[in-house]
Amino acid sequence: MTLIRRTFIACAVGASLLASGLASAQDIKPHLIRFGYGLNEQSNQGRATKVLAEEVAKLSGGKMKLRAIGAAALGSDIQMQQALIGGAQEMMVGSTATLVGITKEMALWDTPFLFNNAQEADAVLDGPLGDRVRAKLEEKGLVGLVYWENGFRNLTNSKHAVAKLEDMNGIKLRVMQNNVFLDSFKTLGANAIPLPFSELFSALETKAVDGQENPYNTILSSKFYEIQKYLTVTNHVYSPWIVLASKKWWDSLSKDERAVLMAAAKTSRDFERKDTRAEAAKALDELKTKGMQVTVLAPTEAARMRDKLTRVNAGIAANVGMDLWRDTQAELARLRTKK
Ligand code: KDG
Repeated sequence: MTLIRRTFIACAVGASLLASGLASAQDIKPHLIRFGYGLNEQSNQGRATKVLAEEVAKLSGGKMKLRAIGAAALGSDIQMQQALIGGAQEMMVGSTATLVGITKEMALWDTPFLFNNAQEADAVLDGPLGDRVRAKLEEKGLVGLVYWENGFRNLTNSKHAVAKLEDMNGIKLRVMQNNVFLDSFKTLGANAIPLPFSELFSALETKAVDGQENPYNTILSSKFYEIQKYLTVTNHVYSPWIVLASKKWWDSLSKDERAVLMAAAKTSRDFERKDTRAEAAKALDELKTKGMQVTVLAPTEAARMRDKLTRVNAGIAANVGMDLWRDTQAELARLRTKK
């Protein structure tokens, strides 16, 4: 038998031992976990939730079952967050941006152009700074397990191409329910209107709003291309999602049950980022074939937009705390000089 084959078998046995090791742990009772999310089942968010459910079942020997409930059937991000805090729902995944009313430090991740690329985002979110912000949730009744990738956000609208700052004037732009997004897009000259994601498609369809901003993946999976003619590539902010548990419920679990959930969450995170990035790489071409007119900003216009958007940074720094702000800037500088 070749060395490669022997190694492969050893890894496979190791993996199954890990799985059975957790599953054979004594202290795992049957659980039915209601897991809510806002996008549809076919989206990157839905696909990663499926992987999470499979991992939880595998690692618990089938004792812990995660019931995935998508398309905001359990409510908007904000409504689900309240249900977790009250103990009426066990888990969810949603945007960090919709958490700022509960944990102000989450606004750090709303900072326009904070991350230059996904590698920086992974390093910060999965490192001490991401942990520090996640830990702030616990005093408010939530447990943040892992960050998933929503992605770099881009602008769509149904009125006209946005090729320069002045083209934003008067556009009724839906934003997430979050003051940084509200202030950012008002600064750009848009008429910013906060709405939950669950109301977005109908608001666009009825022209209650003219436009919105989301990663390509969401524009594709939510079929916004059917009602949005114009897409402008801005990549104005990297948006994380975060997998959350009710702390009331989490505190009732055994160490083994929490170990199962954390191990499954990390596997789902790694799958989700890979899957989201693969989809995003092809999404722009797909959106063009669906009929969207894509505008890539000229460098001078991108610089003007960036200058306007980053005017909110001083307010974010004051809101999240200067220590956290400075530590984040220092970590990004370190990552950017690291060879
Ligand atoms: O449940 C939907 C949320 O994940 C939401 O945050 C998606 O980016 C989003 C938006 O624009 O609301």
